[in-house]
Amino acid sequence: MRGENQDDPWAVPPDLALDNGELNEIDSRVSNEALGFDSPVNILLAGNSGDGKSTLANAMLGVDLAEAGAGFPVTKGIQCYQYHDKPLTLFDTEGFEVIDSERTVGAVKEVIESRRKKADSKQHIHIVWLCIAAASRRLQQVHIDLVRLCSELQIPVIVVITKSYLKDDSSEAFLKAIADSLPEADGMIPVLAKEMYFGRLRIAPFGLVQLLDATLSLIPTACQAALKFSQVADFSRKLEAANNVVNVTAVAAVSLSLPAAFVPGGHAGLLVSLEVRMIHQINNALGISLEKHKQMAIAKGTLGIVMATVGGRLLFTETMKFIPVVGQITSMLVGGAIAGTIVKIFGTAYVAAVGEMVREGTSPTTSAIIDAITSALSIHQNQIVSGATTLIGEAIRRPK
Ligand SMILES: Nc1nc2c(ncn2[C@@H]2O[C@H](COP(=O)(O)OP(=O)(O)O)[C@@H](O)[C@H]2O)c(=O)[nH]1
Ligand SMILES: [Mg+2]
Repeated sequence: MRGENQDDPWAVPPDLALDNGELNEIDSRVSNEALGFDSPVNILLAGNSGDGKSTLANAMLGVDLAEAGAGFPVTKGIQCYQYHDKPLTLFDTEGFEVIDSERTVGAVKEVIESRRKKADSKQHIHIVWLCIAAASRRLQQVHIDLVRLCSELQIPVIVVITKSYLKDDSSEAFLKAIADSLPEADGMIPVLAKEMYFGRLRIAPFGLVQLLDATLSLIPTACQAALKFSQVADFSRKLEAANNVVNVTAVAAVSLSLPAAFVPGGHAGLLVSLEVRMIHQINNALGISLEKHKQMAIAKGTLGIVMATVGGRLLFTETMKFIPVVGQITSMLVGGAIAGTIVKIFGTAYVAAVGEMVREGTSPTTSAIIDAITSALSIHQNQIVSGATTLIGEAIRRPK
């Protein structure tokens, strides 16, 4: 049943191609739901100038707060930064000393409240990171007032002890003093955002993952995807974002309008265009890029092994198990379930393969990726197949 084209065993007749409009729709669902573009995360960075706000934003979120033209003032002393490629808004209080405590806290209050007035909760400030440099030994009235304000307004606030490179008695005492003076804070986390050198002695960054985890646990569930995707501090969170891309794509594939003549074994090539778009979004989540022809080569080069992993017939039998009343199942639904399963199996193996390469720092070439997908599918076959059948089974039982 495969195409006639000898060079391309997965070629499908043009009348069987997937609908572009539907593919675009899946693409935007992936951006919105899996990468969080529909529900951006809004973070306010507070703290004295020089206490490490910009360095923290750079290390955690991969953004440059000093970039010319990137920010705009929202009120006196507070700059707002938005990004076209990240579902993220940052508010930067540019130094507490320049204005007195009352005015600083007033400005922060104004931003939080004016944002909160908007009915759309996507505009709200979701968390405040209050930066206090460890070495400054300065706890000021403005810090106390700001934490109190956040507590009153019920905005989570984490005190980030920046430039925490010393662990001696006086820094421990400072931490304790802060904890005692700011009891309403939702957390206090020592961080070294960027490596530091003392002569030839290097101190490695630390604390970013703790800050990320604490933040994820304090912000609304709806903006967690946006933070996982936007951050650059924890690769395992990026893998979560990539796996979300796979799940959203696979579930969406179930309701694709497949041609009535769709035969899973022979027409799997039909799914290449969907897989190519998914590869693009996974790469986006992992922070890498690959040319389109390479994405295509990977999708086509692995279809054989993906199909062999489950085998057309087994896949069909597995799929049938999801459907409570087999008599009611239309061929369309079976086709969709199989399409979703194939996409999920391919995507899971792709994320595992490429994720490992990115983590190890090897550059992911087309043939290396195909080999790694093949080996992931042989080593983790049972786990990957059962992950796929579970996901698609749930998708069918609980239609959107
Ligand atoms: N090595 C190192 N330097 C830091 C760290 N945080 C801040 N700095 C340095 O402290 C200075 C002020 O930091 P910056 O992020 O600009 O503070 P901001 O004014 O609050 O935005 C800069 O020279 C930074 O390089 C850190 O975690 N590690
Ligand atoms: Mg700054």
